[in-house]
Amino acid sequence: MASLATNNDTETKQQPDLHTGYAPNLVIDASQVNGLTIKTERRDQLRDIETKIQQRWKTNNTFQANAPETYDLSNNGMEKNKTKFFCTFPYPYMNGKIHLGHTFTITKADFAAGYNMLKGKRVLFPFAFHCTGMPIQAAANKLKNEIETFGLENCRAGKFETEEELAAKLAEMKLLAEQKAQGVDTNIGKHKGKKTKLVAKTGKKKQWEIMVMLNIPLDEIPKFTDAEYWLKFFPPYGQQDLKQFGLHTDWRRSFITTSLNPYYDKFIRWQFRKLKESNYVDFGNRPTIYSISQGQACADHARDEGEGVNPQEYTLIKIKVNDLNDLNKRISTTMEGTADTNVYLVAATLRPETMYGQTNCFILPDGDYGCYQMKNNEIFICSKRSALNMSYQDMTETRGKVEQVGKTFKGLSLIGLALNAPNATYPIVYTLPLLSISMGKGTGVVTSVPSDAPDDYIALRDLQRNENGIRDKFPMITDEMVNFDVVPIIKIPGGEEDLKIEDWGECAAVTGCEVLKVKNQHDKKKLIKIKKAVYNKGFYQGVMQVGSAKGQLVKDAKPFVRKEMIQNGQACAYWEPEGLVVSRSGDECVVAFLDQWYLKYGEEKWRDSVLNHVQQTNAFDAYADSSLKQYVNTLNWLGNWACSRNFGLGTRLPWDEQFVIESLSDSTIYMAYYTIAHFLQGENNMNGQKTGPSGITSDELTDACFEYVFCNGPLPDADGTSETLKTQLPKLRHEFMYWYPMDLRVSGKDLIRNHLTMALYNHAAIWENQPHMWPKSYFTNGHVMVDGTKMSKGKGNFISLSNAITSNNVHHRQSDNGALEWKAQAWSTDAVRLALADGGDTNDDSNFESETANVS
Ligand code: ANZ
Repeated sequence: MASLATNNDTETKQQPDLHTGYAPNLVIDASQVNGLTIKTERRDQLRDIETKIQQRWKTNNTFQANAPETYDLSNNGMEKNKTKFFCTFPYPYMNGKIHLGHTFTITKADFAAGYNMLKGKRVLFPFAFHCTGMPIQAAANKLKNEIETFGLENCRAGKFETEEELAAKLAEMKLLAEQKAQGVDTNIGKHKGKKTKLVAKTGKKKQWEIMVMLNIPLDEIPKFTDAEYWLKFFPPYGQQDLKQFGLHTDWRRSFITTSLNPYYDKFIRWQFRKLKESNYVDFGNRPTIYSISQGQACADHARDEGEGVNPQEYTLIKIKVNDLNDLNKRISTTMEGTADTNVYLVAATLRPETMYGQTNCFILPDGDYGCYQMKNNEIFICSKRSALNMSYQDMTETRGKVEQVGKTFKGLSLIGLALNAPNATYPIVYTLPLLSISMGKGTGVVTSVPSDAPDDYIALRDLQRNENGIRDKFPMITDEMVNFDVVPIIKIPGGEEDLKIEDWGECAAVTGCEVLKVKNQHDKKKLIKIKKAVYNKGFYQGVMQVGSAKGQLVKDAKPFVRKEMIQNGQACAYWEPEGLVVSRSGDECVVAFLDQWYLKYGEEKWRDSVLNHVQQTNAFDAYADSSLKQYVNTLNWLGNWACSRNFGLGTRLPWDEQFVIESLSDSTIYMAYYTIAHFLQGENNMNGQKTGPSGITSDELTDACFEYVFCNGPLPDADGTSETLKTQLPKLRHEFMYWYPMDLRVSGKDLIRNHLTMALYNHAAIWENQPHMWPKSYFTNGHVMVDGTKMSKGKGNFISLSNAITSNNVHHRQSDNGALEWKAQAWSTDAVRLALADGGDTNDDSNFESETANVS
């Protein structure tokens, strides 16, 4: 409700430099900016009303909810369930303040809470704050390191450059000037010019700068070198902001996670011991996405890029170099071929059963390759990236150490090299060029099976026909190296109507390429189509025509031949992330074999019980078919989940205290904890440092207490049990049994793939065979944009909740032509709530229109 008196054209010129090197400092008080004024009378008037009403809610304890003295639990509490509404929002992570993105999703739960109150139900909408995991600890460590490296005074003055960085900056400025001179568009936002590598590497914001952006006063920042300080600092702000936002929340039930809160810590310990006793947790050596710089597993939440990416298992085919002297000459090495030194080009494949049809091996002429020493005196030729993955999979002598023999060389040097390919019909095949190889996938070496891989067939045919004069670029290739007949190995019965293929025959890739008249290897669209059809049909219906699995279906032959090749030393297992994963520390993750504790998600009986629950419309509501599909997909895909970490904040694994419980794993059934938190902790005691209203101390809370409260166990034995426990625990149980199950959980759609599904799994484990205690509905929404653009700190349209509702804001954002645009606004709580409500509510992205808030 603010009318704005701002003229961007004239005001921009008058802006003082408020950012002293910390650009972009996103939201500042309008009173600090010359010439910008905001008329706030109407807004202030509205806010006065809001404040008065909020005060009345507080005095009347309007949103405090308690179970009634009696209620009916017969029929799984069917009648009682009609009288109550229990909804939650996944507690936000406390490395900063609540922002408009959180708030958007929160409003969905809040509106539902308000609506159900109006319908006369008892409504419980509790709210807590998540602190478990690596980012806070990592940020605290980073900050400490910066202060030590640059000195406190330099940090305060914003001087962080080392000499190396200064030089890189100069180099970048020079590069930009050159690009500009050449007419390259160097505008920010449409950056076509390239950054120097060093600037790209060091261009990340310093932790100190991030603290400044969070509006932490300079004198306070050093306190954040202690991770615990974050836990004391941010949650109270979260609570304060949300109170001002008028949430329908029972604030007596708020808490923070981690061992800093001894009550919650006890709850998590009980839960994990129970999971272990019921055989839902196991220990073993598992392939895991791993951050080398952090020295530990890197789960979804700890990634900058690659959420949902899993380890992918390949078969590594060992294609032996036939003449070591020839190789030595090509790459200037002096490797000696004795009986027990073997040098291999190693190719990663998902099709080990097709090796009978190899006709050549492909490399990328421009790609960087090296010779890497493996165990058993074997040397593998592959990309450095893949060698690094191998070193974390027990393939090298020392874990994580890649020993290179000789120098890195280009693939071009290997063209024409003679090889012995295992299981191949031809005793000798040759190394040939393929320009479409990606060095970011597999080993950069690709074995070629033209009968069943359309890409391979066409690339070989191009070389045979000298298509587009390709052979002229590689004069070392002789006819003898390319004139290989395709070897039929798999017969696929029938054809494909869509592609007008009558009969795939015994060389499906050849048939596909000929019928669709693929011109050359650049005819990508057709090649992709054929590849898809050949793979699908071939896998289920193809029959092996050769080899030890002759007569078997491809789907059965594949594991059989793989095992045989590995046993014979012709191949080995190799893992890598199925897509790029970058950790929050900025390193590209690998797949490492890790000894670890894991939750056995995916186990048939457990998974089926959850699948059954979500698919019953009267038991579970996902509010949209597309969401339900995603739960089913996730359940069919989610496997063992590493739940232990050696770095970060949290609760220690009770039976193996060297480990901390991972952040998503400690957040699956805490909705149950809300139902008793007001007794155990109570108001203004989020970290549980005081004994709460029930008088129960955290020391007294044994597993038996939780078993009694949550799982219908016996009241802990009278002998050793205090009077307090005996009188209070039944009250806790009474609350829990009233509020459970949870009626609604509201979340961003990206949590379907992990948290929301994990919560279903863990409910199904703790309340085994009691689906009436499991979550009844999940509503998900997309991300919220601000005025049509993704909210981002870099873009200057990042709005925290407190900035949206409590200050006279000046937002600046960089326009496409690089100039700063300034905008002043001031909103009331209800204006923001209206604009958020108006934003949209499907799984698609929604939009917060600041103009809607302005006019509200
Ligand atoms: C032998 C083979 C036989 C293959 C066959 C396919 C079909 P997809 O399936 O695409 O996920 N490949 C491996 N590394 C590569 C790289 N760096 N760049 C380009 N292609 C690469 O990936 C697996 C298949 O892609 C692998 O299996 C390999 O070709 C190729 F009838 O090996 B195949």
